[in-house]
Parts: sequence; C-alpha cells; structure tokens
Amino acid sequence: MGIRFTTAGESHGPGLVAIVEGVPAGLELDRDALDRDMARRQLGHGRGGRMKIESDSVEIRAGVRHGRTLGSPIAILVANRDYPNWEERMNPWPVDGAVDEVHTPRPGHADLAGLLKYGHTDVRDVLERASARETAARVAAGALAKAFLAALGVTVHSHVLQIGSVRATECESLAPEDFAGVDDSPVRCLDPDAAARMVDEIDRLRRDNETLGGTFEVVAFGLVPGLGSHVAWDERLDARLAQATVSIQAIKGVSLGEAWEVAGRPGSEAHDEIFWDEARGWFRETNRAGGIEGGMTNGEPLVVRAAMKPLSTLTQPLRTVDTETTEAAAALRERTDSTTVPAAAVVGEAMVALVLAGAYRDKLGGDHIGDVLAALTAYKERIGWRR
Ligand code: EPS
Repeated sequence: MGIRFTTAGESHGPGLVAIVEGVPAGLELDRDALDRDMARRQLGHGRGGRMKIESDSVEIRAGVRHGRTLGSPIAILVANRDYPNWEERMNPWPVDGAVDEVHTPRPGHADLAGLLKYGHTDVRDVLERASARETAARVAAGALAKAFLAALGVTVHSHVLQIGSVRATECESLAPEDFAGVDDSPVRCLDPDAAARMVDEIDRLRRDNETLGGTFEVVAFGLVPGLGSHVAWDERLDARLAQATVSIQAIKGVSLGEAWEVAGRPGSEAHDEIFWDEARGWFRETNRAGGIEGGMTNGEPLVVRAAMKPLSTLTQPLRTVDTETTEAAAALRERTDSTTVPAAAVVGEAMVALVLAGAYRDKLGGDHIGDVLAALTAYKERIGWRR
C-alpha cells in the first residue's frame, strides 16, 4: 500500500489537516523533531508578514499513543493563527454582513481556471486552497515519513542552488554532514558568497515590487538499491518523485541527477561506471544519475532538483480582466512573500521523504517497524549490501 496522505485546509481558514496512512506501528516519534521541520519551512529571507503571525506546530489527533504510532491513519492538525483576522471572510458558516468578493485573478495563479472550472464567482474560493500555505500540512506529513526513514538509516536534506539570477557554486559530491549548518544560512544555501548575493538580490527586487523564483536540490542518503521498479511505468521511482515534487505550488520543473547536463554529453560521459570491492561491495565513483537507474534506486545518494517560478502575487500587479465586468483590471494585490525558494526546499524534502517511505513500505511490507527492520536486514544480506 505504500504511504498515502491527503491534506485539507484553506490558507486563512481555521487550520490545515493531514491524514497519513501506511506508517508502520511501533515507530517512535520525537515531538520536537516534527515541530523543528515545521519551523524550518518558515525560514528564509524574503518571506512576508504572514510568517510573523504563524508559528506552526503539529497537533496529533489520531494514530499515535504515548509517542508511538499505532499503525492506524495518523491525523495531524496545523492551526492557522491568522484565522481570527479572517474569521468573517473565511468562516465555514454564514456571517452577518457582506463579505467583498475578489474578481481580479492573478496571472500565474490558479485563480481564473479554478473560478471557471468550479463555478465560483469569488476568486477567494480558489486562491485560499491554491495557496502554498497548504505545504505546512505536507511538511507535517513528511516529518512522519522522515521518522520512518530515519529508523531505516535514511536521511533527507535540501539546499538552495539559485534564487533569481544568483547561482551557488555546486559541490562535486555532498555528504549528510555538509547539511549541518544549512538552516543557519538566510537562504538555506551551502555557498556563503552566493547566499549573500541572493539576499541582496531579494532586497533589490523587493524594492522594485518584484518576486523571485529559483532552484533547489533535495538529497537523500542511506538508501538501499531496488526501491521503485523498472517493470511498470507507474512503479518507477523517478516518475513518482517527479510527480510529488512538481505538485508543490509554483514548481515548474523537476530533474533527477544531472539530467539537463547529461542530455548534451556523449554516452561515455553520461553514466556511472560500476565497481565492486571487498570493503564497499557495489559502488560508483560518479553519481550523474542522481541515484536512480531504470526507475530504481541504485544505492548512491538520491538527487532531486526542482525549479520554482517567481511567486505570482505581485505588489505591482500584472494586467488581468475583472471577472464580473470583463473590463481590463489590475490583478489582486495581497500581502505576499518575495521568494519562498528556501521554504520550498523543505517542502521538497517532505515530498521526497513521503515517496521514499512509501517505496520502502512497498519493498519491505511491515505492519510493525520491527518487521520492516528485519526485512531490511534480510534484503541487505541477500544482495550483499555493505553500506
Ligand atoms: C501565500 C501567500 C502568503 C504566504 C503563504 C502563501 O500568505 P498571506 O496571503 O496570508 O500573506 O505567507 O504562505 C504561508 C502562509 C505559509 O505558511 O507558507 C500564497 O498565496 O501562496
């Protein structure tokens, strides 16, 4: 069954909910670790005023008892602390007095297509759900997946590669310890010089009423080979990772390993030659494939990259059309962030962790975490895996 999860919630409604199914029973959870991830998602230079209001924490409502999972669906609540300021506009029940409708869809957002598709007259009925506030629920779900993966020796990290026109210098290869200080960077970037330039670029463009996109990378360490499968299109792990990552709001592109670079190279410089020695067993000296071959992990670090477009709520709004009058208008101006690439990278970790946790569950089964660990040991032994 893998891991299944769904979220519910509007950006300025009472709160967000995530329901996660498939986490084995008996897994110990660390409350602080869950909340740490929630706080990490709120980081990053370029966030707007909303982050001063929210201070996200995970409230478990089902599926956990005395710090251990029960194997039943886990229900998580993340409150919207901004809701009291929106109680009239976002109340689930009718309110006294008129609430103004929004009729100026933003180019680049779900506003117009959502309005037409669902037959709403108020753009707010679309934008509240399309908002990336929903990613708080994903990160909560992802934190459960990370706890499961940690028990299996897997860690998931992320860092920002580019914001606006500023690119970080990339390292040849990364180890888990390289990420130790990444959250101390104001833009979650491992290259301090580039980070300083990113901050300047954000400040400069913010003064010009602009928003910025960028790219980030998620890296997972400690994976065994053989997660996912070559036998069917929808079992390919790269396909699942791509879907999960591109489903994050404002993500427009996803690649695995050095996908775009490899496309232009001769075959002899595109792949990762195979080696074996007594100490290490199977290993590679390069990781151009980003840890995936034939839709399966190959045991090297998994590398997923994503491209995020600049946020589509602009303080200097783009041209649109009033949906009531069909007259030319300026798009909705709302409080917004300048950039959320550092936060999106943390959401990327969550989505990658959920896919990987599901792949482990598919590979090893296990109603109880002890069963999963026993199956993992047996599998490693059968394939002679030494890492
Ligand atoms: C968002 C707009 C901003 C962001 C929000 C996503 O919210 P507001 O309109 O309340 O200022 O702050 O992100 C979050 C609230 C969050 O927790 O990440 C949007 O339109 O997508």
